[in-house]
Amino acid sequence: MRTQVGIVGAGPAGLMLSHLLHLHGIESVVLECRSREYVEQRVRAGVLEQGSVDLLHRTGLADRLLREGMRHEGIELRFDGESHRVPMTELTGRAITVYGQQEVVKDLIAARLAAGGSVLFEADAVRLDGLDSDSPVIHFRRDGRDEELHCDFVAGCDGFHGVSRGAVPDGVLRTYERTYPFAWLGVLAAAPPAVDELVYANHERGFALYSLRSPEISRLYLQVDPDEEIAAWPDERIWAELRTRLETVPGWSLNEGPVLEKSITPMRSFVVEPMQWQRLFLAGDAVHIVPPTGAKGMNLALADVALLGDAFAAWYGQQRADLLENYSTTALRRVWRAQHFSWWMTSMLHRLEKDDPYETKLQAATLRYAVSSPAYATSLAENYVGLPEV
Ligand code: RFL
Ligand code: PHB
Repeated sequence: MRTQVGIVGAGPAGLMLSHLLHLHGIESVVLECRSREYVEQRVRAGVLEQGSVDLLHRTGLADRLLREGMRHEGIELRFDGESHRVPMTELTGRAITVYGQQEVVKDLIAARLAAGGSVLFEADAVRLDGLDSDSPVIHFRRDGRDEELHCDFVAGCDGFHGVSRGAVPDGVLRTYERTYPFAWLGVLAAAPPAVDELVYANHERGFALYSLRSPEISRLYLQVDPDEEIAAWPDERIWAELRTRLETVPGWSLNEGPVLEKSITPMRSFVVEPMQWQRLFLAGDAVHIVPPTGAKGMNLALADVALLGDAFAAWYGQQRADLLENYSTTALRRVWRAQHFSWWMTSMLHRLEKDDPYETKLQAATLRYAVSSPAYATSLAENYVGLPEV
């Protein structure tokens, strides 16, 4: 099998890259180790920055997003028994849209298949070869058989646990990382959200987040210990803890309902540089991870491949190599801005160490500043809605 750009991974990064290349008349094949059902059902992110929404619009993918996405113009910060609104749109002129990642993935898969695109599910990339030649090969397994995809370039969009990053020889990449002493327990519940906007809560028992997916479905998160088992969290315990951490303002209560899905995700910050080696270009979670507190992961994945799409278009259309050569440097500017913002939001909102009263006081001072100084609130807001240029 042969194509121009071989793409590993059908998450937001790989699928959007394939769609962008198609719009530029460039062929690609996407290899995805999971089934179509699995990737379309996987519950993950929910917040699209303005720039991501604009990208989906520009590329003809916004029909359902326009109908079902929910535009939010502010968020709430809840701490010390008070709730404060950060009016993001008033401060920045921009907004976020709540629309589940798996809905973005469904829309992308539908668009690729309708255009006759190749997305091979249950095709497991096992090895990349010839990355330092002009005809790299992706070796993959499908239906119990070994197959090869020959291409001009490989795009490694296979997430944190993929194979692409590992194909770069030792000593080339530098890793920057931080792990946090906690994880997030995420819950999807059939309960009408009791909020109009997302609520980020700093509580002495730990962070909690109230988000949503639709007028009928709530999405909630709790900070838990990193080694916590999901079996230790029956639904009743989850609701009790959510009530404790979120019902801190007089007269407000959350809505409960059947739990549809729950899982625990570790929190880490991680960047690998550079994001390219020879004919391998890495994008999305394959090269950088942020803790989800800033809602940046999916947005960064889309921003990476927006650059990569233009860079491949310049290469194939005008025989220009400069955008491909600059890809890593350009992308890393946004990556590091998001790293800082995600680390900052995480540090401000979570219980970092048990019994560190100094840390707790600093958090309170930071939160108070964020809700009282228009300058500081604007900094939070412009990062949250996404900076157009970094
Ligand atoms: P993905 O989505 O992980 O896709 C990678 C794909 O590659 C496949 N794969 C392989 N395929 C073939 N061969 C192999 N050897 C392969 N190895 C792996 C995988 O099956 C998968 O389909 O990476 P991508 O495209 O870079 O997208 C990144 C985003 O998924 C991620 O950053 C976000 O979900 C992070 N995130 C959030 N991001 C936001 O922008 N806003 C949010 O509100 C937000 N909330 C979240 C989040 C992530 C969370 N979890 C579960 C990690 C909330 C949570 C709880
Ligand atoms: C979500 O709705 O899944 C979500 C929202 C905001 C975040 C993280 C996740 O910061």
